[in-house]
Amino acid sequence: LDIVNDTLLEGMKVVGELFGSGQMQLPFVLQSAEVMKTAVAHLEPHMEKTDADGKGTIVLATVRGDVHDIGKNLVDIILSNNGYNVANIGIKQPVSAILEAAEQHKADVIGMSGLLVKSTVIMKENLEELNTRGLAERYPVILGGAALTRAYVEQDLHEIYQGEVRYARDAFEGLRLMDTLMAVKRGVPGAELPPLKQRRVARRSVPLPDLPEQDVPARSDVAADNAVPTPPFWGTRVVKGIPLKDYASWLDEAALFKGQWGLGRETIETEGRPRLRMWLDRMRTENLLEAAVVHGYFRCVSKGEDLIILDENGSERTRFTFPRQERTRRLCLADYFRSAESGETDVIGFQVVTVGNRIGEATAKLFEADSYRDYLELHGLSVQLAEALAEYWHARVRAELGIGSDDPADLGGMLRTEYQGRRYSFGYPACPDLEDRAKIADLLRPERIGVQLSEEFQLHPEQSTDAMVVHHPEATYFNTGVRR
Ligand code: B1M
Repeated sequence: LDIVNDTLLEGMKVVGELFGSGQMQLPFVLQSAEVMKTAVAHLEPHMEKTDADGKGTIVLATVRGDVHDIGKNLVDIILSNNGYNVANIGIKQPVSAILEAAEQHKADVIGMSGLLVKSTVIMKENLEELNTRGLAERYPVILGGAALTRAYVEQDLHEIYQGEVRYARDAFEGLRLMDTLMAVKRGVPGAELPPLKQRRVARRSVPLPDLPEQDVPARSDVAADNAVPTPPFWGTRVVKGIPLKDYASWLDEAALFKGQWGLGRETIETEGRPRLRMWLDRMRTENLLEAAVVHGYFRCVSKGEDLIILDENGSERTRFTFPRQERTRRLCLADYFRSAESGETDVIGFQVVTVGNRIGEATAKLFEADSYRDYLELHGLSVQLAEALAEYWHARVRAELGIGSDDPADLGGMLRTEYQGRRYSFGYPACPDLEDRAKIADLLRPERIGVQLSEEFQLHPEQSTDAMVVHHPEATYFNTGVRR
């Protein structure tokens, strides 16, 4: 039995290497992991437990304030199917809970995940806490998630942390690091962590051009004499039960197949499309989607960097403050709207879309049932459908504002944003403050479509997104250099 078990582990290692070298794609790795899990479940009752059983233990958590689950769960799947004990303690975990779990499970390594920009700061604080508690020597740390960079972890955080900290780009790099950390811990000859990433260019802030103060424009050169559309209504409207066929055609297939499902170009026709058809059918027959939207139009004016939303009497209802570019065009979202001094008012659209709660329940069940490939696919499709619904609704808003007549005829053109009017979501560079989502929630009251904003400023269900629609013909996506 031990030989069978070792052979299975060896098999998973080969699968990992094939993935690492680009010869195997994520869905097939997950399928192998399913087979492995089933086989081990059969073997385990017949095997004697010995201390030598454990290859090592990792405590895995998504950090405080962050709700992203799937990345961490993929790491769990890959590590546990490679023979590691994984204590996956879930999302939104404060450092105290992570350390308690590490103590309880006698962890060899701590793994932290998080996709939000804020999570990169939380991770830093967590490492400092480990230092303070004198635990840095004891726990090497692996960090992963979208907002991290290798240089931030392996330079900035490594400088702070008194133990070892490394960045994992994906679950397989996590596995390789875990293998090495355990080998180092066991004193395997030649075992050594990979060298730390060095920044190619030393970080320095680029000095602003030395312009006399009176020459720095207060505002960008965005036109202020564009036409202001009249919306079909003022205030908010709720639309429920939007059929899948209405927004499925807005699905960004490249983002789904490559970004979410991890497929290569050669397997899109043979694997991607048939599986997509299967899932869309299942979603329909099992009634997994509850697509709904709340949207609205509000009068507004700008003042400097502020956008002031007015009530029906013309008084201030709420106010957003946007960052302004320090260089280049000095763009700021407020510039796209009529100023208070102009004596005119402008219009802004807001929307919150969701594909509902049932789909999240269905994906969670798949993870619990160890149906890893299905879990990855259904979750990935559900989030891309939320995005598709947002695109579809954005086009409706453009049509309602009378600025959609020049919309491109094909989805490619739509995804390249070859149209007038932009959809800006808080958390992206032009409007980085997630806290401002509370103002959208206050204006639109998305609880009417079953969507709640959490204290971490995340919408539940997860497959939901909010945005403001800016009609100005010059509106474009831009960076302000502010990350929050
Ligand atoms: Co949005 N989103 N999103 N989003 N989204 C991010 C996370 C963002 C980074 C995009 C960006 O700015 N470029 C950004 C957050 C930035 C910030 O903090 N300010 C962002 C934003 C702003 C938002 C909204 C707030 C926008 C809005 O509506 N105002 C909103 C929030 C959602 C909500 O409130 N419910 C939102 C909405 C959405 C969708 C619903 C449309 C959709 C799904 C969201 C979701 O996943 N729950 C979505 C998507 C798809 C993304 C991106 C494009 C992809 C996320 C994903 O599904 N990845 C993302 C940008 C990006 O990642 N490039 C983004 C697939 C997943 C399997 O990967 O979890 O990264 P991931 O895990 C990987 C690796 O990172 C690594 O291994 C895993 C797999 O191999 N890894 C580890 C992760 N943890 C690890 C730990 C390890 C080792 C490896 O060891 C311990």
